[in-house]
Formats: sequence, structure tokens, C-alpha cells
Amino acid sequence: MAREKLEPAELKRALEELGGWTLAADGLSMSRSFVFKNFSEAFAFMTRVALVAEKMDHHPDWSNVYKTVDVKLNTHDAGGLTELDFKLAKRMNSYFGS
Ligand code: H2B
Repeated sequence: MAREKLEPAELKRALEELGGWTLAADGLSMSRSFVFKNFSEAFAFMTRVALVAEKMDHHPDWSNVYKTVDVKLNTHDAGGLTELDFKLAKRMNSYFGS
């Protein structure tokens, strides 16, 4: 199931395949910092992601300062990382362009 915590081996493989994200020391979340050219691009990214997140009913923990968007993903309901986090992270990578 998409909302079930991934096993350590699956998690390792998924992270390698995804690229650009860092696993937290406790292994329960992953993060990435996206830096854009300016505030408008950062905010446009957040808008696109917000629409997908709402559709997925899966929401990022994030913050924005000027042209930087810091994102932390995990599945609160599962207390760790699930397929949903990887699905959303993949979308973010593709909107960012890497
Ligand atoms: N987002 C994230 N990141 N984790 C969740 O467990 C989660 C969510 N649960 N968005 C959803 C909403 C849940 O609270 C609602 C009721 O479906």
C-alpha cells in the first residue's frame, strides 16, 4: 500500500533512483532545498506542487525564503517514508528540472 512505511532496503533503492534528496539521520523523512532564479519562479513551483499535493492528499512540510524552497517529506500517518513521498518528490524534481 502507498501509505505503508518502506522497508530499509526499498527505501535505499528508492532514494538512489530519485536523486537529489537527503535522508534524515533518523531515517523518517527526506529533504531537499530547491533554489530558483527569483521569488516568482520559487512561488510558481510551490503553486504547481500544491495542486498535485492536494490531489494526492499528501502534503509537504516546506518553507520559502525569497528564491529558496526547503522541503521535508514524510507520511505523518505512517510515521516515516512511503511510496507517496517518493511520488511527490519525483514530481518536484521534474518541475524543478532535475
Ligand atoms: N500529508 C502527509 N505528508 N502525510 C500524511 O500522513 C497526510 C498528509 N495525511 N496529508 C493526510 C493529509 C490525512 O491527514 C488526510 C485526512 O487524508
